[in-house]
Amino acid sequence: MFSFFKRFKGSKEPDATPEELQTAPESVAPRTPVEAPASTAPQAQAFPTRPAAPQPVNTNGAQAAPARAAEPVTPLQAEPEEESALETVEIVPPPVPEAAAKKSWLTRLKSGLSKTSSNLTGIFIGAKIDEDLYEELETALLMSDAGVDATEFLLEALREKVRAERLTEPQQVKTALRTLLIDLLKPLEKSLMLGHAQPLVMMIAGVNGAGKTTSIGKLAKHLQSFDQSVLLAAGDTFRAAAREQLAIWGERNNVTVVSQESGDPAAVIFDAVGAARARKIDVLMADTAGRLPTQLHLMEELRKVKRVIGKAMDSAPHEVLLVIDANTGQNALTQVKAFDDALGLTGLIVTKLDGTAKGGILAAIARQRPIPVYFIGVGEKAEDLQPFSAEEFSDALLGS
Ligand SMILES: Nc1nc2c(ncn2[C@@H]2O[C@H](COP(=O)(O)OP(=O)(O)OP(=O)(O)O)[C@@H](O)[C@H]2O)c(=O)[nH]1
Ligand SMILES: [Mg+2]
Repeated sequence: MFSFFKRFKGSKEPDATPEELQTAPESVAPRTPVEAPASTAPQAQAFPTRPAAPQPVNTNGAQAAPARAAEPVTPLQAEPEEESALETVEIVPPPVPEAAAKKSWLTRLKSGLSKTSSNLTGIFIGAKIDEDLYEELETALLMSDAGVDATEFLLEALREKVRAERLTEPQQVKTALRTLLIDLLKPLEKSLMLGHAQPLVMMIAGVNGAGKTTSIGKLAKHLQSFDQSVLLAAGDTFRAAAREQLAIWGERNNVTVVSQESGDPAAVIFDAVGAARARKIDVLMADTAGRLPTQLHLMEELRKVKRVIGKAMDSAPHEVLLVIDANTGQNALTQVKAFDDALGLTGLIVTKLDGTAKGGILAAIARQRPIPVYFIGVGEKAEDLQPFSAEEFSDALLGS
């Protein structure tokens, strides 16, 4: 089910130093003019405006949000914040997924995790409930990237359940493991919530090649289907190709991308927040260049990006997302911890679960740094970004 958004986050203090807060925003870094200024006619259609008051809450998912009034685009200039008027939460109705489409991405998730699921399923076939079974399970869980802590936790809980419920059949043990896995992963299942700020500013980070830009492109498309206007900021100023990659996604979805020929990512994103506020855009997504947590100067650069976003808009960024490649195994946990320590993450996007990922890493994350998994990536197309469901994931992992 494509039910995505429902998460409330209170406003945060910007993480800026006193010196930075005293600095005039314009002096953050030299900037060149924003591409595609609002004054040109074509952009006027690209940025439909909406009434200042929040859209009505709709919790049943049955009807589409009302269409917005067609008003002229506001000029590109700073405006006073209107967040106090945005207290009502807008819960965007999910589009009804086509049965065939859903089946197709679930199949991809299952085949992606088949290495782990065939290991785990095999263990229960014709097995006795004895020490050998627990040992084999331990090996299979460790091999699935669950890590020592989550493996021990799950096995201990399983032994207890088998004892307490007097289970005698291997299939019952498998069902018990499924329940425990779902319980463990459930806290990661949270929805991204829209409408509590305008623009909702999302900063996206991660190591090189994790799938940041692709995920932003996919999300841009999804958000539009939820009646959200979107602006993208090409904050990866490191590679020229990165700007073009984002521009292609932007063109595909008719979304404007704010970028600069060169310069400081913080400056590009600062400009983009200003443009999004002036144009009453619903969601701004800021891409950033890939970096390793061990590259301390680059991690510091990310912290600066976050602080500068806070200067452009008091409560922003509202979401700080880390994109992780599920194939990186236990190293993904290291990434989650390091980026969380540096930035204070609000959510994760776990990509490439359609590949050769083993999937157990989510159990490790749930145990050691339970940050919500807003989406999982199961392919390269826009519809291959799906909300995370603990049940669907556990079933795929266990081959149920
Ligand atoms: N199979 C599969 N491929 C994916 C998925 N997500 C991203 N990719 C591919 O992974 C590759 C890298 O994706 P990018 O979005 O460029 O990654 P990035 O994190 O922006 O990379 P840098 O900007 O270089 O750090 C591309 O070839 C994507 O098509 C996914 O869920 N499944
Ligand atoms: Mg990128």
